[in-house]
Formats: sequence, C-alpha cells, structure tokens
Amino acid sequence: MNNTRPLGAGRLALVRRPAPGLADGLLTHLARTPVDTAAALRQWEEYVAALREHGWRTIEVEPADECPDSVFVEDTVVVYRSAALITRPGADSRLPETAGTERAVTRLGCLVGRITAPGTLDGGDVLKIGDTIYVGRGGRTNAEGVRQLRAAFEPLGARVVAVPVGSVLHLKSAVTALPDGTVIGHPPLVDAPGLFPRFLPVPEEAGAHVVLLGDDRLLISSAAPRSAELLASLGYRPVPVDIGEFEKLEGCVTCLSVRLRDLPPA
Ligand code: CIR
Repeated sequence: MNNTRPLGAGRLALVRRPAPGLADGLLTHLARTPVDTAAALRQWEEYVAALREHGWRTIEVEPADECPDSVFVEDTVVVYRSAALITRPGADSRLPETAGTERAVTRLGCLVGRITAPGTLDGGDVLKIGDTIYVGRGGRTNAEGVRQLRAAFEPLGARVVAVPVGSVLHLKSAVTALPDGTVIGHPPLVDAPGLFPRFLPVPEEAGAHVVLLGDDRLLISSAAPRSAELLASLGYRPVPVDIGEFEKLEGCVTCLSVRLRDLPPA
C-alpha cells in the first residue's frame, strides 16, 4: 500500500458517464421496466450540474462502455479521509469497472489499496459518519470484504461497524446520514435500525438517500417529495433531482458519484 500526497483541493466528486448498454443493468429487487437511455443521459447531466452548482468540482472517470452499470461509480471505490480503497464489486459483470476508477484516484494521489479475492465489496455498502464507517454485509459485500475494509481504514483512525443487509441491494439503498450524523431510512427496508445511535424514519424509499452538498443542502431524488418536506421542516434545504431512469435500475443519488471532501490543497 502506498499513500502519496493528494493533488486535489476542496470538494471533488468523481462521476462516470452512462454506458450505451445502461438499460441492461443488473436488477436484484425490482422487476425490469424499460430504461430510456437518452433521458438517462439528460438526468445524469442534470445531476452533475447540480453538484457543480453547489460548489463541487467534478472529474469524469473514463467511461466503461462495456459495463451497463458503470454509471454507478460509487460502487468502485471507498474514500476515507484522503485514502481511496478500490473495491472488488460483488457482481462479476461489474468487476471491469474498477480499472478506470483506479487510474482516476491514482492521478489524484489518493490510492491506498484494493479489495482482493475472495473479498467482495461494493461502495454502496459503505456509509461514513465522521470516523465511523458502517459497512453492509449483504448480497454484494462478503465477510472477507468487510475484513479487508477494516484492515485498510482502522489503522487510519476509522471504526468499522458491520451491518446486516437483506431487504435491499446495498446498505445505502436503505440508509444514509444527515450532516449531524442522524441516520435516515425508510423503516420497511432497514434490517437493523438499532445499530445506529440516532435514526430518523422517512416516508419514502427514495427519501432514504441524500448526498450532503454542504451546509444545510441535501441532494435528494425528486421521487421523495414527502421526505424532502420532512427534511425541510427540520431546517435543511433539499435540492431535488430527477434520477428516475437510474432508479429503475436500483440506483439512487448517492451511487452516481464518489464524493471526496478531505483532499488537502495541492
Ligand atoms: C447494480 O445492481 O449493481 C446496479 N444496477 C445498481 C447499483 C446501484 N449502486 C448503489 O446503490 N450504490
């Protein structure tokens, strides 16, 4: 493992342009409904624009056009502080996605290692709240993947907490966190809410996913108006985006980018 000095600065998000075969993306819990690839591209551009409008610099990871699910770039890397761990996705069709991500984080100088076989881990299973890293043990992330995540990040100061995931694809399909660390989730989909010190139920599945844009702004799916209203009533400013074409493939606002918040100045 090596950890060279990062070159970026401030808030940076990795994104990856949808593959032409997006409509053939994997489905685990949903029935297949047709995906409009042209609409998906527009939604992706609007998602990226929303990040930029709220002060994020975006870097496009090189496309992985042979992989239908490659737009869900979050699954290919986990970043803690300024250390990036390349994952080993739990679905075989997604394994080739990591090479381009590795090149991108190497250019940023923040690569620390890789999950190796027989470990599997998807970034969507990793929820960071300060120095606590919750990792979902479910269909995509196995026990060896959890062990390797611990071995990579606990020496850097993280506390890794494993959480069983059964009802959804990834841990972050069920829960994400507000800026104060409160975990939010849609109760029917959360297997072990008692593992989180503070848990706030939200009324919609899509309302369980927020990206912290900075200050009190939360990127949230436009499919979750009642959850957005709840969050607004708590003093947050929801920023809704339409990601409907990606939701048909079990994607959500978190998985369309990798946020790097802690890169020191160049
Ligand atoms: C998959 O099954 O891998 C994709 N269709 C969806 C991945 C969504 N990723 C995420 O929530 N982190």
